Amino acid sequence: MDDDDVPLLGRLKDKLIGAKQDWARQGRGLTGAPDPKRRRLPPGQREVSDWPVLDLGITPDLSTADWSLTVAGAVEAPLKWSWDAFMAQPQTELVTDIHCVTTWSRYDNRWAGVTVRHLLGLVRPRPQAAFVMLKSFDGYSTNLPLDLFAAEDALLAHTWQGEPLSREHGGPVRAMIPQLYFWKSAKWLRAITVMDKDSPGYWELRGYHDVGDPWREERYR
Ligand SMILES: Nc1nc2c(c(=O)[nH]1)N[C@H]1C(S)=C(S)[C@@H](COP(=O)(O)O)O[C@H]1N2
Ligand SMILES: [Mo]
Repeated sequence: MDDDDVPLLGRLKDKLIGAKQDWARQGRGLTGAPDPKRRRLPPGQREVSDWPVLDLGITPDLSTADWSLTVAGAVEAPLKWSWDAFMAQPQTELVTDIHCVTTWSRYDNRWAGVTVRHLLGLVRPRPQAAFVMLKSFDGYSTNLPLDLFAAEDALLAHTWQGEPLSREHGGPVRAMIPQLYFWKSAKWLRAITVMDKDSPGYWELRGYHDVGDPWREERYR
């Protein structure tokens, strides 16, 4: 007796087997090539092609001559940059996605500016420093962990798609921290305070998350 003649010890589930055989033939459940859109979009977000404007209602009208940036707090070497001093720093171009907590995401924004890493290298945060507060010319503020502010792709941006950053989007200079929801990217940036202890900014005082990682959907505290 060869193997094919072994008596079966029950009834085969013919319907199920037939159906599964059909799935294999049809490729049921296969999604084809990985969908880059899905993998690029954090949970609960949708892609937009325009660039919405979100602010508190005040749009500071700052010339580059009016603008300056102060960096102070728990740092060894506080500094204040005029526009000229800022533009004299090494310049970096980056392409990043924006994820706003109001659920829109905008891909492939091309920025130019000075990296946060470069700035932190100059001011040298003290060993116990762990948070920063960004402060803006419209009275806005936002807090975030220092290690996330120090991410390689965090920029103090003055240019978007090759053009000076418009007034409504935070020109002359805004923060651009692509790994966090966009409310952490303070427009019309005026000051950065490095802190030992965390302290809530404008939206963080109103129920928004102290960190704000879109991949963990850290929208609210
Ligand atoms: N100074 C300042 N920065 C700000 C805000 C603000 O009201 N004032 N709004 C934040 C929010 S909630 C978002 S989503 C983004 C919006 O930036 P945009 O108007 O360039 O899209 O800026 C963030 N930075
Ligand atoms: Mo936002």
